[in-house]
Amino acid sequence: MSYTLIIGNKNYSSWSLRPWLVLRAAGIAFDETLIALHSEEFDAEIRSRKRSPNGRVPVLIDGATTVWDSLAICEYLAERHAGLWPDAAAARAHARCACAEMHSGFGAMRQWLPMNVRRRYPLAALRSDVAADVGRVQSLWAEARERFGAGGPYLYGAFSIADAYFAPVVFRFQTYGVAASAIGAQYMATMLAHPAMQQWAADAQAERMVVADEEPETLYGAR
Ligand SMILES: N[C@@H](CCC(=O)N[C@@H](CS)C(=O)NCC(=O)O)C(=O)O
Repeated sequence: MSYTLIIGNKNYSSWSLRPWLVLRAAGIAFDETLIALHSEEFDAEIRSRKRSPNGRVPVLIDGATTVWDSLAICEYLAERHAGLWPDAAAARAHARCACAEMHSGFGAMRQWLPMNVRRRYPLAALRSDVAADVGRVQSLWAEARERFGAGGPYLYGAFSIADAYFAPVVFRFQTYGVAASAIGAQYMATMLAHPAMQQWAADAQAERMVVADEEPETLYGAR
């Protein structure tokens, strides 16, 4: 039995990137089904709830089991494959908190810095609510690196679910030219050099579909 992961456009679908990266980075075999957001197929297969109970992607299908939320998918995989969370209990608890915080928060950053992997649209200034989210992300990164990151270049040393959870943020900071602290910049460079991140970015670059609502001009105006 093998996994099938249903995802949206690689350029835009930040939630899809997370479990895809967990699978890829860990070398777990899976079939990938990409269904473009806002397409007729997305309406028929996903929004109709035919293949996704909540009408959204990502969805992991494992035989008779359907898992339809990015964090639940990561946890499902972590129950079956060793090494996806940090080994040490304190680091694991911190990583889980960071992922939960990302999963349920950072609304301003998500709204005003939507993931758009192939675009470069540096912003001269950030709204104060976005700047607060950006600051919080960077404190989380610094805390993880300083307290738990000694064993490698990722947040908790070795690559873990937490890195996959912040991968879309790395792409966002790159797109909008968000200034990172020294630790943040080094972490971003590490993430952007990861072969699976590079594969996702190349695939996003090759996509032709443009979703106007997700483009920076819609939020900030033409340049
Ligand atoms: N909390 C969900 C969010 C999933 C989500 O919002 N997915 C977006 C794509 S990134 C989606 O399917 N949007 C389509 C729609 O809302 O019609 C998760 O973590 O998986």
